[in-house]
Amino acid sequence: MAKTPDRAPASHVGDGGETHQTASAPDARLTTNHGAPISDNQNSLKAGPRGSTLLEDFILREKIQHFDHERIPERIVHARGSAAHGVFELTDSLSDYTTARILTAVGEKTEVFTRFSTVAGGAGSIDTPRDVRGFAVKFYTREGNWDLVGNNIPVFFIQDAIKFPDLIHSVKMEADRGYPQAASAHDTFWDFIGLTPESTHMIMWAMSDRAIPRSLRMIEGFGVNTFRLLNAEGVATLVKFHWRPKLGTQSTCWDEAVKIAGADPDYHRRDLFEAIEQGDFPEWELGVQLFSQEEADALPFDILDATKLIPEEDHPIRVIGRMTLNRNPDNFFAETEQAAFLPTNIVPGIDFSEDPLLQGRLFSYQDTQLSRLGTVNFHQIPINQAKGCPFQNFQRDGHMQTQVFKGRANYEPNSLAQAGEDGGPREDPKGGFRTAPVPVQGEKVRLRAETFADHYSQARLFFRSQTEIEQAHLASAIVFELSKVSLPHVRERILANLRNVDETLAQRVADGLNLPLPEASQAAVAPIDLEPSPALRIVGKYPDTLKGRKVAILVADGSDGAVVDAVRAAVEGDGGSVFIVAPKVGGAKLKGGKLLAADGQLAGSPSVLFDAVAIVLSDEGCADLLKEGAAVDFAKDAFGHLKAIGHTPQAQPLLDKAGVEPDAGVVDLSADADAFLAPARTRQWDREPKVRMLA
Ligand code: HDD
Repeated sequence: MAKTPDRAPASHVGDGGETHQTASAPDARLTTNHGAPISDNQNSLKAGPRGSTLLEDFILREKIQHFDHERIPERIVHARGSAAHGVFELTDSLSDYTTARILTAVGEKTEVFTRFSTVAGGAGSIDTPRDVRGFAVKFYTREGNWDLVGNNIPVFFIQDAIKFPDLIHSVKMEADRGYPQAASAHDTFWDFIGLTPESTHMIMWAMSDRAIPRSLRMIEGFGVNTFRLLNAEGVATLVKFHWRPKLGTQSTCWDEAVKIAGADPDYHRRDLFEAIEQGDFPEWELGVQLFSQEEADALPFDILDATKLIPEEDHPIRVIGRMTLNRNPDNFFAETEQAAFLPTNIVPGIDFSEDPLLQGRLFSYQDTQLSRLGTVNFHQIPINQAKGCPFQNFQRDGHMQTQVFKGRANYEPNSLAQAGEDGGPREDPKGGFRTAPVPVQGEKVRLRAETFADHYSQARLFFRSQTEIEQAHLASAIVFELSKVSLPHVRERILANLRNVDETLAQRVADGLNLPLPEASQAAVAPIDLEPSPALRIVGKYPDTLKGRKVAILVADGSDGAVVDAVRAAVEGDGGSVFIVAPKVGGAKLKGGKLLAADGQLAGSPSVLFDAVAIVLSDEGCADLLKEGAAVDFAKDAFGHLKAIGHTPQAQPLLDKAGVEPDAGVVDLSADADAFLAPARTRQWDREPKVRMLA
């Protein structure tokens, strides 16, 4: 087995005269992949010290060849992702509805591996584009792996899987020019959207602040498709799955997200990794919406249509368990990259619905792993193995087979057990996976059900359920995206479709583009007004603490350590964390001469990376920073991104230069550092009209 060379080998002088540590004990030796000990890992084998390298150098060839093949094809969607291990614990049994142990064994802890992702960008793209976030959970249950492969948005762009390649081609970089990367703001995406009115509801979500989350720890998750639960009597109940973050649902501002992309492209990955590293484990509640077929039939839309949601106000969410992510992967490639999530990973007691989007997914994920991971044996890669129970069958051989099967039986039925041999595993008619006996009938057709035809009512429901602030952000996001669209007819078609959602929204977007409003497009079904659903908002959905939030304290030479300590105590006392920013990373000499080490240098730690800022400066420190653009931007962006700004009175000239105007979120720290907490826990929404023109 390959050994991680995490210990230093004993001493050896290379050609350059450097001293290397080398080892003689067999278990500490660097070896080739086939176990031969390596004497020199610094120099290739040459014909003389200055001669050509010899083909014979199997050590060099093995190392370079392995390196050449270190990358596998990235996921065609959701390529950029971050993941963690954790546990799921059931708190409320669904035994009336299902036999699945994962949903009935209260108190049992099940290992999980959860991967979050953006959709459109490549594996090396930024963490903060406007995009849907993937939320895929692999439960290693005792009845096999169950993968709940969802998103942070409860609906989808399309109703039928056959449209998925078109949708994804349109949003990814354009075919001829290879840009834009990780951005939906371009012609081909909006062209597809305009011609595909069923996407309108999801577009409302994608243009809302949910698509620019503050942290992966602060996103909701949804199974999206409708599933079935099956109980011991064979009775099926329809179900939708929901994840709710303990830290609440929180977002960035668009301008902030754009700037974070430059300041820290790994913003979300780092945030998740560091939180877990510090023992600040993110948590989500798992909830279900359960409904019978009769209840489903009474709804004004089809539960097989993934562009629709069931308002929580009509069918409340029942919380049944809790997921805690408590361990970072040991190796990004082996775990996060090689993780293969499959909607077909399902356990007895849970079943699919006929949703045509889900039905296509049941083929696609297994298939894509074959090109990504290269073998039908990808289930043997440790991260994909069914860890909660043995897996045993008669499938054999194939590329990268790692199991050494014993015995003669590789078929079933067999009677080898009668001859005293191991006959292998057998079917379990009682406990094995069963499909809900749903009656099916009808002609074979390529048709969209009429019950899928209403494309606008729920888009309207979403828009009208938002707060004024969120409506303004949504309208502005559409204006931004359509401003990047260069084809006039594409913009026009979107405006025509928006008129079916909400006339005021369409007008606001048209005004934001400075374009006339076209005729409304012809809706297949006239939209209806549904009762607004406040559960669809984000504003007000986060807890009133600094938990999970990060406050920067900007210091310079001469800063008052007592104020820094008071802010730190207040922030940490409220569950937040503090990050000291100084012009030099070695730190600043505080009033009295004590050195305060910095966590980050000012130029590399802009305020976009924090939830609130405290600017603790002396007169001299402030005078110096007036000449530093990064300091002015620090205050200016914090103000522009509606963050609380605590400050010493001496920092006033910097605030003035940055255009910071007094308001409830701008707090003098010299009086009472605690006064900074209330504004730091939220954004200063009232300030927004002062800092940007929204649509
Ligand atoms: Fe998908 C990956 C979520 C529709 C085909 N999808 C993928 C991932 C997530 C989702 C979270 C990343 C998993 C990971 O972290 O490895 N996809 C969804 C949701 C959908 C959805 C919530 C709608 C309800 N997907 C969908 C359709 C198709 C696919 C309709 C194809 C017909 N999805 C794929 C894929 C991917 C994938 C090509 C790429 C990598 C992978 O599967 O493993 O097969």
